[in-house]
Amino acid sequence: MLRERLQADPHRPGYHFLPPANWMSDPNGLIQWRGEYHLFYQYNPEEPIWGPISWGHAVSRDLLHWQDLPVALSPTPDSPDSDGCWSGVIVDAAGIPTMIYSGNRNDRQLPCLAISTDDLLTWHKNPHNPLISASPVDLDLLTFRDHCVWRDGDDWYQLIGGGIRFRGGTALLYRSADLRQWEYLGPICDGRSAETGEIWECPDLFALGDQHVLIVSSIPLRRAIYLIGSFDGRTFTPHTDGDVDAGGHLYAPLSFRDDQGRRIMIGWLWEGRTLNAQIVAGWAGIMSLPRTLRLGSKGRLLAEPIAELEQLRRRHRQYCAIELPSDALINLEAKAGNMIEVDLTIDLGKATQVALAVCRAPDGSEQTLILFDRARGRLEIDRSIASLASTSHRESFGMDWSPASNGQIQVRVFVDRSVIEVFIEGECLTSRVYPQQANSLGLAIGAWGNDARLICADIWDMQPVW
Ligand code: DQQ
Repeated sequence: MLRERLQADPHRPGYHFLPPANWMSDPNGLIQWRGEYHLFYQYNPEEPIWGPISWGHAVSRDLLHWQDLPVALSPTPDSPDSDGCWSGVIVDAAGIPTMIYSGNRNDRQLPCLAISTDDLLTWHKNPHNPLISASPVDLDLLTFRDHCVWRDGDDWYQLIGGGIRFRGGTALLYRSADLRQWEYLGPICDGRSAETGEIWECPDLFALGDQHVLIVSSIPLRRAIYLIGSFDGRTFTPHTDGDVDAGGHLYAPLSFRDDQGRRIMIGWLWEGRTLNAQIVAGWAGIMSLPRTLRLGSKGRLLAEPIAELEQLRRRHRQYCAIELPSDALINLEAKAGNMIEVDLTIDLGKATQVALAVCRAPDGSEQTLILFDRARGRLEIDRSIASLASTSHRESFGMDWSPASNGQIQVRVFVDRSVIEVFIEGECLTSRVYPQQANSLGLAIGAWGNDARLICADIWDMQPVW
């Protein structure tokens, strides 16, 4: 019913996961259980703003079509989670789905446990919560919350995110035989606050290829960072780092290994409009498309949208061999739509800039530019005229970029009403936009500084899943 009430909202995405209504943030407890994918999420069922947090729950067979399930976990008065059930994970403990999350009471978070005996539908909180009564006393910790739990041999291990005053973000390692009694082992590494922030939220450590990857969400940097390195069971030694997504909107991502052995990650995409606009809309927060992770050759963490997404492709059209004369924007389609996938191959030629305009009004009064700027060595999503609404954020986000040695750009762009996800050679940029005009549906492409050439553009309408 909540979903139906908001169905007419032109900014509600059609093929991304989003809450029925109200506030959603971090993905939690991602797991494939008896073949089905379960997605839990930080949910305020009462209001479209963050508040006393519960765990929302949805299930899917294909990571595309989701069925809403009842709220899985809510605060219990006079208990360690009386002010919120904050982020956490679910593991399979010898057939018993076991959740470890941060219970919030009086602005202090401590680890709590709950189990399910009916395939993840209802959850019974451990009467002995919290599992750990205080954060380690030898560290001057700014925070102590969020969990990553795994099994190695006979033991369980847990990371809890934190930040050490004047030193930076960290993740604290614990060991347990039964997921209930935990022995503190120490921080697995020291963040350098100047580079990776003062606090690490939502640590996620996993093996990928022959390396280990640690993903954290950084305060005050407001972005998710990956560190790639080696982990000897006690200490994580990072060799390279980077942004999980350069678009400025993805935070608190969580990954899991599915039955096919894929490492799949989903992140929370926050809003790009004022708090008041969010309250008027009645909902906030969507999930990124599920992404498959892999290691790149230069110590990069690369991501691709899951292959299942191709099942949503409907009406297809293709435009090939189109010259892009300098300093002009060519309309590919005036009504391409706002629920589409666009796959492009462009030959930059000698052009200094090439741009793809999406969600473009016929008169150009609204459009979002995906800008490949060779001169500045940048790839950016330019939202300066994405929306006529004064409530929409306008700042650009981007990353360092230079074209491949053959001078070609190969890019996949997913437009889904108020979200744009760009994938280029495994790098991602995700943004949020809120066009106001019903006809801001156009797709155009242009070159500056010199001529370029569109080798091919494939466009598909995407089938909504809701
Ligand atoms: N969101 C949760 C916390 C986490 C933060 C609270 C990250 O557990 O640190 O809603 O967005």
